[in-house]
Amino acid sequence: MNISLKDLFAEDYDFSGRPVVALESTIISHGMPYPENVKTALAVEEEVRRGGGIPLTIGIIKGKIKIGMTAEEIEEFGKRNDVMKCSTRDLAYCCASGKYGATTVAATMKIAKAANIHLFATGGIGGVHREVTKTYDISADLKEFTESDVAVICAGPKAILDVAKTLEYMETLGVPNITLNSESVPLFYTRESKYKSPLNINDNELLYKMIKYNRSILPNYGTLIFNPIPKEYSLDEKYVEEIIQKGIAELTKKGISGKEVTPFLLSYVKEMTGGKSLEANIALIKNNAFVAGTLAKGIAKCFED
Ligand code: PSU
Ligand code: MN
Repeated sequence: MNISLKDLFAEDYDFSGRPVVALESTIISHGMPYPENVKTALAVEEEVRRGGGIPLTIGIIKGKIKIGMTAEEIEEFGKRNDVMKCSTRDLAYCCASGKYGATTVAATMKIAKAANIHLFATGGIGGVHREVTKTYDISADLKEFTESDVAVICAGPKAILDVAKTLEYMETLGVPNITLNSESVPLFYTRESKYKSPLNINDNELLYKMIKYNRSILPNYGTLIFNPIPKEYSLDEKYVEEIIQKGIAELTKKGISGKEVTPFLLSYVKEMTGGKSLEANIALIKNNAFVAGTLAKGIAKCFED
């Protein structure tokens, strides 16, 4: 018999019409150290609620996809060191072998779509890496925007990426890409940049209308939404940039590649900023979760028939 993604769910989930916000779990297992990771994941859920949405953290527990992890499950994910980082290509292996798996943006989008969830908040998405001409490293997160009709709110392309190439790649794929309340593309740790946003929207009703229209113009496409980090947490771009360049040199020297690249750079930047980048990371995710909470009802409505 043919197995569908839904057959791998821990329960029979269907969130149609509900003001839900999906949350990923890679950020818990591979994006931050314990115990900040668990504390942040729970605070992020609270921010979604404060904004008026229902948070659903997604992860794989002993081979079963759980949508809406409990606080105990989140704690377990934060502590274990055998949780697999699962992008879309890892989902089948993780479920087939009964392992614990943390879902990346791409994997979370695919799962969200199968459960009729159309909104997802995270910190930063993966993108085109700076060494792309040598490594070909382009995150599977980008491609997923052409396959899953989920709006993803993040704080911009991670500063560790090649921002210009990431933006160009999304243009090539034809993915709607907007920034909320700003003319420029935010760079994760910094609020503004020299890159002009492809589209700036300051009006929620317009955003909903656009998503609704795209259901027929670009069926199965997601929307990439940038939400700048709050001013008081924004780091100095030059300061972060110098550290990132050292981190990339270190990475190349150590021969780190593939799925280890992003976790290595995030922890390198954290060490070198004396934890300041982690503080910024926590603030921006919470902010994204709150904004997603405020949009949850409106976006769920866009998918009512
Ligand atoms: N942004 C963060 N922390 C993270 C990630 C992004 O601030 O941990 C994770 C997300 O889960 C994203 C993944 O989907 O990194 C991208 O990994 P890769 O570049 O290997 O595709
Ligand atoms: Mn990669």
